[in-house]
Amino acid sequence: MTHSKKTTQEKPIDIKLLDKVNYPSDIKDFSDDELKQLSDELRQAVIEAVSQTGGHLGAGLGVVELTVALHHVFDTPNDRLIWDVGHQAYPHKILTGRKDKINTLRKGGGLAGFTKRDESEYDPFGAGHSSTSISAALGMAIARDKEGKTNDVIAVIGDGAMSAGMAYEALNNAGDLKSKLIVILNDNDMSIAPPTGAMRAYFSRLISGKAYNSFRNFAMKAVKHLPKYFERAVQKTEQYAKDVVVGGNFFEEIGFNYIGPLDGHNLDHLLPVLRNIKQSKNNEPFLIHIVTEKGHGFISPEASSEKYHAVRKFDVETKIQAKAKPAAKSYTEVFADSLISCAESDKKIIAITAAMPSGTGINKFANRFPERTYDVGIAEQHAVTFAAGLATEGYKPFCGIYSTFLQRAYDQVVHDVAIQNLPVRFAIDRAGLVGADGPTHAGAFDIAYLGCLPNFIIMAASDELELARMVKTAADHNDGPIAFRFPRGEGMGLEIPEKLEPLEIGKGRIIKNAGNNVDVTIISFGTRLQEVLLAEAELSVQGFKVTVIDARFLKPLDEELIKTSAKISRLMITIEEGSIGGFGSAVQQLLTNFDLINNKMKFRSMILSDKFISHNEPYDMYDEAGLNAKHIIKLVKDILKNN
Ligand SMILES: Cc1ncc(C[n+]2csc(CCOP(=O)(O)OP(=O)(O)O)c2C)c(N)n1
Repeated sequence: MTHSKKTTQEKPIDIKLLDKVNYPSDIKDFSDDELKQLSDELRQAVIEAVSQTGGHLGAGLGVVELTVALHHVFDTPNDRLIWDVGHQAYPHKILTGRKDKINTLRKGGGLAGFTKRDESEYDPFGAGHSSTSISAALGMAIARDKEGKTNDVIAVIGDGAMSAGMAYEALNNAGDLKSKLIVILNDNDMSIAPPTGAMRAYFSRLISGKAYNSFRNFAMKAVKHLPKYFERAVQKTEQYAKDVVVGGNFFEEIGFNYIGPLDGHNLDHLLPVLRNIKQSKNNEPFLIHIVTEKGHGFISPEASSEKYHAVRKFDVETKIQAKAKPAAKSYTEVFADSLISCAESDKKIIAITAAMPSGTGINKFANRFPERTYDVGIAEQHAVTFAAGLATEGYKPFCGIYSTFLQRAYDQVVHDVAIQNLPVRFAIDRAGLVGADGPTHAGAFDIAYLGCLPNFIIMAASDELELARMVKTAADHNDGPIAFRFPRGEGMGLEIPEKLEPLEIGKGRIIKNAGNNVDVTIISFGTRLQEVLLAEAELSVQGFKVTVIDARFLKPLDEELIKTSAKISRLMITIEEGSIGGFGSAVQQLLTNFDLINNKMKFRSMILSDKFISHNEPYDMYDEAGLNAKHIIKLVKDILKNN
């Protein structure tokens, strides 16, 4: 099929090469010109796919040429290619046997939004969380060496992901091991938001080349420790790159061969360097520094801001994204507004984000209180201990962080915060299932991993008004760590009063009271409360006496309320959007300790079952998890009918 399309540069190109390409083997014989045309077509294919599915746009468009060059030069999947985070891998998916499924991206049963081992042999390492690629690549390189194999291992990591400590742990290790490893630093001077931190300025200095050796100096020096043929590549590259700097920089000092900076959108720069490194027999790590533009070829640099990192469906011509349904404020926004409201009268409140200012609403806080906001980069571990340090000096730090990313900082939570009983506040966003981002981003474990820690107060909001009050409760609580969790998405449209009342610590609330002879008491921890109320309405119609409790607190548990309710109920059910070991486990332990689970009183807990639920529409994910109203109704009837 040959038809004409316009690229964003308004240059007509024949759409024909990509039609013939299904696997990297199909592009091995392509000329450099064909590879350029393929890149244009691939860029268009990514734009069209994401316009239909939504998802990560800017990052993939920034690595189109790199993707083509890597698959042309290297022998994937035998050579291992690891994309850090994996959110930029859509062009890679198109070139590696998944072209026909690209319109299913992030949909139930379709392609994942990140790299995934069981999706393709071309994805040797799954991701979703950032800054793991160099460590994984080094492990693969060492395994290769031990097996006496010669395949290459390549990690592609962005400048944002290079703000994480883990990346430096891996560089430190790799620089010391004599193993061939190729790290490509994809420097687009963007994380999701503009990157922060001193390394950002350092990368810029490398790019400007001012502080380092000139290209010629490099050529003289570099050939001393690079193979002969590399000299030719160096000379060739000289035609294109005026300011390539190598030697004497940070990467060189720790044992890497640094090559760059190269124009990552220019195949004339990329191909010769990659070809020569492919041929290198040196057992040494290489770091290739490429400069790219997020959203290249579609989104103008000025517009290429945070909002194009991940997009909803959009119109390719106008670039206008589909409007989200007009709805209530998101939980994230309510958190931000409530924190701002508390901070107006409390100068000690400080907000911290680990590279997620808009995702966590901390950007809104930053607009109001720039001097009290810290974006520490993709550095969750540091974020937590940094907050602990602030807390020791009497400040009131709020870590706005996704449940899944807090997993990274677990020892910091235990060792730096909990053991020292420091009043760090954890605003845990994206608690529970998250839809299209899938299991890497689902907040399934925070209830369990925090619930076992002494000193912590742990809350879950059942609606946005509760969330607002939990923010106030956390602001007022200065005797130790406190966490509150809330989900992705919109609240219920509840009015939030200007003056927020804190909650009484450790007290749940009865939402529906069925009196003294109760068929079932359902205790909800978090936003499944709405499903519980739907179930309650239906069960009541069917003649069941149902009491509904909003637990509010996992720690301290409202033991009196739970024990009293158990004594007058035939069945007690807990429900939460979390794994085993969470709220249900705590209630079960309490009831068991007081012999309250017996023939007259049954107990069941509804939780996320013991499996990772794949990306899907939220309702379908809840269905798979068995946490919708219909599941509650069925459980109640199944148990009570036999009694
Ligand atoms: C541990 C962790 N924290 C936060 C995120 C959220 N996140 C996804 S991509 C991204 C920015 C990555 O920036 P960069 O590596 O420069 O890649 P780019 O998107 O600019 O291509 C962030 C913060 C994550 N995936 N993992």
